[in-house]
Amino acid sequence: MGGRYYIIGYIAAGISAIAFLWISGGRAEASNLFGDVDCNEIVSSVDAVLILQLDTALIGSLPCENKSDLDEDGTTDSTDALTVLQFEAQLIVSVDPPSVALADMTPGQCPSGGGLSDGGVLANEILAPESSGVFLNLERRDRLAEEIDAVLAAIRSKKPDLSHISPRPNVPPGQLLLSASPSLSEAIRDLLAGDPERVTFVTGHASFDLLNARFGLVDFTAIFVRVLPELPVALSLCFPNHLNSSAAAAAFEALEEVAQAVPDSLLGDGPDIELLKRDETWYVILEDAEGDCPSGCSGPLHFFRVSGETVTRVDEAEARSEPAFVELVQRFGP
Ligand SMILES: [Ca+2]
Ligand SMILES: [Ca+2]
Repeated sequence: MGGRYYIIGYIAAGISAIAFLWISGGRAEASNLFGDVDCNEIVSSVDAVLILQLDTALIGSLPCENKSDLDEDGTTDSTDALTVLQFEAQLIVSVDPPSVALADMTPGQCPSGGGLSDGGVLANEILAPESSGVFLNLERRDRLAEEIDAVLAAIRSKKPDLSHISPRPNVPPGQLLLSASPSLSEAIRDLLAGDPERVTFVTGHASFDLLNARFGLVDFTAIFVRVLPELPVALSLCFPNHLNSSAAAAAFEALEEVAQAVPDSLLGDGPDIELLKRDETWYVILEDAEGDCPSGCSGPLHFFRVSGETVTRVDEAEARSEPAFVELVQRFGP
């Protein structure tokens, strides 16, 4: 009998100790993540609720309060809570304060094609027009990219002589072009007057810095004429490759310090791929063209239908009477 009471007492003491640690926030004293104010190594709506409770004085402190001021305005409030909620909803890719998110950049290192496979480039082009957010749904994009890569692999294994043809993205994944206002231009020129290899890209223009941080700026290139400081600085910014470029450009253009923002774009012409899916069939056109053609050029078109593993080459005359192919041909322009 005495032994059983001893065990129950022991368990009760353990529960009290855990409860005490929970309430006092003593179960962890530090977190490596900004926004993780309860120090559980996850940034979630629970953290947002805690920040709101602090802001409304329902609680007096946060276990990891040093991770709570996400916009570096010196206070922890509902704006910081909203940032955590936006992150959880995948509307932004980073909650890090600008001084952390934008530290130690080496200008001019944008990965070509955003580092995407051919399927990834085409998946972005398919999803962007039907997405209103600043980012495409990453899981959906990656699933679609995988499916398209398999379609292209099937065509290339049947027609190896067309393997050199890759999609030519209208918009390089993740890239934006900006023209800065005079005061932002001046701030950027000052930043780049220091070590050009390692730049903390915080310009002091809070809204601009915050958008760069939230959209996960990976790298940038500034274009300006040193001897003509009155000319505005043009910026090429690169972000994660599931950026929805036109929505992101609109968000930047709404800022006072940005004169103009547009998705980056490729000029000229060259080999290209266009495709679409109807029911369970992929309709694919490969355009062959010699190299890069800055003044425009077009080569022969190759038509394919792909269902599962089955690749069917379609004669051009037959393809031009199929609505799906007719729609695709129009994308190659005149
Ligand atoms: Ca947390
Ligand atoms: Ca704040």
